[in-house]
Amino acid sequence: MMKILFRTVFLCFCVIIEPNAVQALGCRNGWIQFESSCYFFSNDVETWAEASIICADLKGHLATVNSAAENSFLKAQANVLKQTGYWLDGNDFEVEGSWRWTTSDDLITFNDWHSGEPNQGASADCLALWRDHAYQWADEPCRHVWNFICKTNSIGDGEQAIG
Ligand SMILES: [Ca+2]
Repeated sequence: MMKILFRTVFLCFCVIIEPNAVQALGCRNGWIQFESSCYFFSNDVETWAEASIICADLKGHLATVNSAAENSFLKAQANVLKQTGYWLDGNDFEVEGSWRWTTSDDLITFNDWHSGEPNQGASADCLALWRDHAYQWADEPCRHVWNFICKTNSIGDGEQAIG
């Protein structure tokens, strides 16, 4: 009984002295955890292609969105930072109007297109959260220079956990 009590007290103490539990679970500095993934909201602006390369350099990819909960999380963060737009991983390069996640080539199933979006046809093949739509989805010309969100699933990967 005392052993269990001691263990409980010890565990509680550990929680109290580790204020940044998110980092303890494996997101690098500057990355934010949601469920089993880590997300990086860029400070700089890039074209979609450049943003995609930067995310790969950071051992991730532009953010995919697989659920309403994940989408709400991303929109909430965007609403705090309030940049004009944030590139996501989606594109319709191959077949106009057929949107896929670049990193998996899977067709996009969950979506949060703003009313009337996508609306720019062949002139806009890249997916973004847009401030003017309260960060609902919009198709945008890939050459625009916007902020971007990288994502990685590598929580628990020691290499990923280091700065
Ligand atoms: Ca298009």
